[in-house]
Amino acid sequence: MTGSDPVRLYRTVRLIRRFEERAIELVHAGEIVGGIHPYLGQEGIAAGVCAALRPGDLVTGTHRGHGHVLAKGADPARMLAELCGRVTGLNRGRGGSMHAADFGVGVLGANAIVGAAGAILTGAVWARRRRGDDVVGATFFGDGAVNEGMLLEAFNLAALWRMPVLFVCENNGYATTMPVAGAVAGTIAGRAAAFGMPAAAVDGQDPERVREVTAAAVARMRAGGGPELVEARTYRFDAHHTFEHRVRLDYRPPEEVAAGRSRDPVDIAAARLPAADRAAVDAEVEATLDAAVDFALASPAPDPATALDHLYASGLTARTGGG
Ligand SMILES: Cc1ncc(C[n+]2csc(CCOP(=O)(O)OP(=O)(O)O)c2C)c(N)n1
Repeated sequence: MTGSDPVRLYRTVRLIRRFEERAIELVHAGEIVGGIHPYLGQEGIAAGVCAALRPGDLVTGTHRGHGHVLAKGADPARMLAELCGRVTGLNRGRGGSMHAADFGVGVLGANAIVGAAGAILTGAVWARRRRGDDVVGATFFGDGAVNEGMLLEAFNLAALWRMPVLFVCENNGYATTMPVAGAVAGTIAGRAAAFGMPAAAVDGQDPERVREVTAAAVARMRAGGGPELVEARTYRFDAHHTFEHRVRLDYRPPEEVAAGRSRDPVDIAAARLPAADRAAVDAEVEATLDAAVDFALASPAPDPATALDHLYASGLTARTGGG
């Protein structure tokens, strides 16, 4: 779909919201080891962008990447199993929260290295275009990535080669505890201008606005217009990482958090649906996630004897001692 579909947008933001809330419960229950970076509050961006892409189009995401993977169409049960480190996970439980990938739906991976995902996506789109495929790509990154050399190199090559790559900045105002004003000289859109890329700012809390802006950019890119940047202004409702649930870090004034939380993408999407449709979607999402939790927790952990499997395409040859 690339046209307006309020039910689909609401279903996606609601699915991501409830998935994250369930995942946080599983972190606290010790089923997800190491914690997660919740996407709560930012759901409208992944939902809006992915609604403007085709199933075969490509995305790469971030350490806060569950929403990107789900919005592009990955199975929530296999995603949750991945977070829980189970063999039935999208990546056999070996990727986890920050490295989940599902090539079948065009998700080339979440990515723990801030700024790296844009370079991977640019290369992947380039390779597919050389094969003659009519794909476009979207890569998500935070405001903390806009000073990373790797991302700026990706801007440069994408612009030079006129690759159809949409660079989506999820500007939630902070990189961990560092406010944008303390880290970013100039503007985010100004970085696009340096490479001759068009840039637009959009209200990231409104999935329909994000979808519209993305659909327009994707149409220009498919017509050969080259890469574009979208700065989606948003607010992170929860912690940078679930570790913060145990250690209180005092870096956001309570009034700011309250104001940020007052513009909720789930409510904004819900307001466009009749109450009965909303209730039906809520029930469907809840049933999907009940089944996902059951599936994940019933799945076995990988056999430790297989720990070195899948490391090398050529297989692993053990070195004999002494060397
Ligand atoms: C290259 C690199 N530097 C530092 C880190 C540590 N780190 C992890 S998340 C993060 C903050 C990222 O902020 P931002 O890009 O704004 O995304 P957000 O967490 O706000 O979604 C940092 C510095 C990292 N993972 N990779």
